[in-house]
Amino acid sequence: MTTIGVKTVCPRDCYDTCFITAFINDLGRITSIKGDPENPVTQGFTCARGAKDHVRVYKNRVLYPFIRAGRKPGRRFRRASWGEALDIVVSRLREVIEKYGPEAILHLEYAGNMGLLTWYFPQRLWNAIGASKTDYSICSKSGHEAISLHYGLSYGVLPEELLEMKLIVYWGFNAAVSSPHLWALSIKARRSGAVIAVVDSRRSESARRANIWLNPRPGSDVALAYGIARYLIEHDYIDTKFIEEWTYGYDLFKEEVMKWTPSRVEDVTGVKWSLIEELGDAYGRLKPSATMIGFGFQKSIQGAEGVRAVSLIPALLGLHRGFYYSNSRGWLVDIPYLNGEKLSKVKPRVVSQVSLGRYIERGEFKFIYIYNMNPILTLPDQRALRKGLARGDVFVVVHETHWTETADYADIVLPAPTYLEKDDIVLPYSHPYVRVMRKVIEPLGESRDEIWVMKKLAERLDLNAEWVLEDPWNALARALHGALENGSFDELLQGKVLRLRQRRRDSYQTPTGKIEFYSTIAEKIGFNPLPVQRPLKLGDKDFILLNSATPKYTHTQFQEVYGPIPPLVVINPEDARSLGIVDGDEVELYNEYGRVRVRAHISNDVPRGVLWSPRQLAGLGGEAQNSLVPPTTQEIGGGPIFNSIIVRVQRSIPANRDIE
Ligand SMILES: Nc1nc2c(c(=O)[nH]1)N[C@H]1C(S)=C(S)[C@@H](COP(=O)(O)OP(=O)(O)OC[C@H]3O[C@@H](n4cnc5c(=O)[nH]c(N)nc54)[C@H](O)[C@@H]3O)O[C@H]1N2
Ligand SMILES: Nc1nc2c(c(=O)[nH]1)N[C@H]1C(S)=C(S)[C@@H](COP(=O)(O)OP(=O)(O)OC[C@H]3O[C@@H](n4cnc5c(=O)[nH]c(N)nc54)[C@H](O)[C@@H]3O)O[C@H]1N2
Ligand code: SF4
Ligand SMILES: [Mo]
Repeated sequence: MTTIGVKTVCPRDCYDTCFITAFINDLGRITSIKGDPENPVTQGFTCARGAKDHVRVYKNRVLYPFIRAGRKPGRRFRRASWGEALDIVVSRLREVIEKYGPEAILHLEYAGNMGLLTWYFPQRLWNAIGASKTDYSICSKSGHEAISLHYGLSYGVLPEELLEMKLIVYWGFNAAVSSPHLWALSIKARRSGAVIAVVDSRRSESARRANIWLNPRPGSDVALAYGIARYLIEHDYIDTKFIEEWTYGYDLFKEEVMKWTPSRVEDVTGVKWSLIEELGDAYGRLKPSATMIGFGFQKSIQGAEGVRAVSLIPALLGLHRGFYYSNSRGWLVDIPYLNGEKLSKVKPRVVSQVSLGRYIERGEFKFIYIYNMNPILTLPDQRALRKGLARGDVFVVVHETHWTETADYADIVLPAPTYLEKDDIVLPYSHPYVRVMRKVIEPLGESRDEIWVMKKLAERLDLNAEWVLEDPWNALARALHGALENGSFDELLQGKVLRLRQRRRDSYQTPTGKIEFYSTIAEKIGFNPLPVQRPLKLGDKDFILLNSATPKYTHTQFQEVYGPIPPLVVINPEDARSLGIVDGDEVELYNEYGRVRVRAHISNDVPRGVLWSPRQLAGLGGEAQNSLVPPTTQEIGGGPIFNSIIVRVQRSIPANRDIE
């Protein structure tokens, strides 16, 4: 049998946005997926997930519309036609609008597929209705806003520049797992002499492979960054001319820095000063450097403060935006046009995505439309969220490619095609390379894409605003106007690889037009103008549960390929001994929010008082890890605190050895 390759793009919420080739056989079936070398950053290889998309595309799919036939939650549905399903959706929509107003409708989505036509354009319908939406704070928002306080916008280093770096610092960023292509570029840079440093509270896969590893206590990164700054200042490693010309408020920053004596930094971070000197020295001597700030460590109660503090280190060294966090805000793409936000006359109600469970539990929304997201495993405060979604007076529609845990809470499930079954354009958030995402096979079953559904609903609701009915590719052309650096939108559609234009690196959108060590915006809105290290409060028996990305899963996706996310917790040997836990024991992690049963894995990879689990797992009894996560939001940006979960641990089943 012969196979042909179709060039496309992986649209997963991932730092890398790989160019890939999907191979199909004579029967029109996808047989394999390979990396495509046409993208200089993703270099022709995929991760363990991309490589198995040809398997996932045929497994566990929602292929037809379904209407609930049993109790909620549960998986008893009956198959329906699109006509019937859409009629029910529309009659519920009309009913809710009439009785409660459009604010009682909520659309809930995230980046399951980052395609502009999958994620953004369909929001035009909801924006036209005036439905409520979330603040999209679940992942990176706090960090964006943190950096913006000092730099105006949060964009920085481009991945290819890693090859020119002498020092690459991954801070709270486990790139060896979460960004295999940025990591590969870093390893390549190391072959020509670069040093890789990792700052991580546990021995992560990246820490293991680094030249220098610092392990601050979780949430102590502001102190650590101040320690590094002190070292740089005291050893004359700072670029005074740059500071004079390009920054604002250095003296006030320095005053704060000098309060951080080596012993105070050691006390708060638990890191030996000699190690801080080692990293400080590397920063001082090895130029240029890139400070890679992870979304991961940003998701803690101290996260935004930590990101602010770390982002200021490169400014001391005379580097224009010498950090990478995410470049999404550095491209010139008009998203508010694409999603209709700026075309609609109604200003929608915006609620916190992080503490959404509380709103839903109170019954504030009567109609919830979920797509591109699996909130039943991924949002905090699961007890409230589940209780809310199960309410009899809350109508839930889920538009999904696969049968998910969230579908169990749906009144109607609609089938969506995967990225292999539709055309789209994906904007990466690290590198600038784009090319059109091409349909590889026809949509499976009766799956219909997000825009098709949106247009059918608009039609049935008699919504005829021109902007809702605009041709999506025209809308894309307009949204991308001026965004492409080396070619036209038409060339992009013809399959050419183009680059996105990045805003000027030495441009600062702050009130002073400079890098503000002392943030005047923060001062104005009532945050501390300088990054603040707040004390870490933990009781005697309390642990901090860190949880991060693992190689085989994108959040909750790929369980159909690789099996359940391993329900395990890593415990330090001394902690395990004092709790009477041995390797392989079933243990319970619990706090006032919930209880999750997992298997203990004893290892020195975590320090005392710290636990680690794969993120978004379901426990041995199906309990969501996120039932342990409070709805608490960060002060800056309203982000989550997934890495500040305080739990206690106990052995769950009295082992025989106790009874003996
Ligand atoms: N394989 C895979 N890759 C992914 C994803 C995926 O699901 N799977 N998802 C993508 C998405 S959406 C995201 S948000 C990113 C996340 O990717 P990353 O930004 O790499 O985040 P994490 O995987 O959470 O890893 C963060 C690291 O920070 C450490 N850490 C936690 N708290 C602290 C702290 O207070 N201080 C310090 N210094 N370190 C700390 C943790 O131990 C962990 O090793 O990954 C993207 N890439
Ligand atoms: N405990 C804990 N929880 C976390 C985090 C953490 O670190 N710890 N991290 C948070 C972060 S950073 C993030 S980004 C979120 C991610 O949270 P989610 O976005 O909920 O993550 P996924 O499980 O990837 O869910 C995406 C869903 O979209 C579906 N999908 C994929 N492609 C398409 C498509 O083309 N159309 C439609 N309609 N659906 C599609 C997939 O099948 C999948 O079910 O999780 C957050 N939750
Ligand atoms: S998930 Fe990320 S690393 Fe894996 S193939 Fe897709 S873009 Fe590449
Ligand atoms: Mo994320």
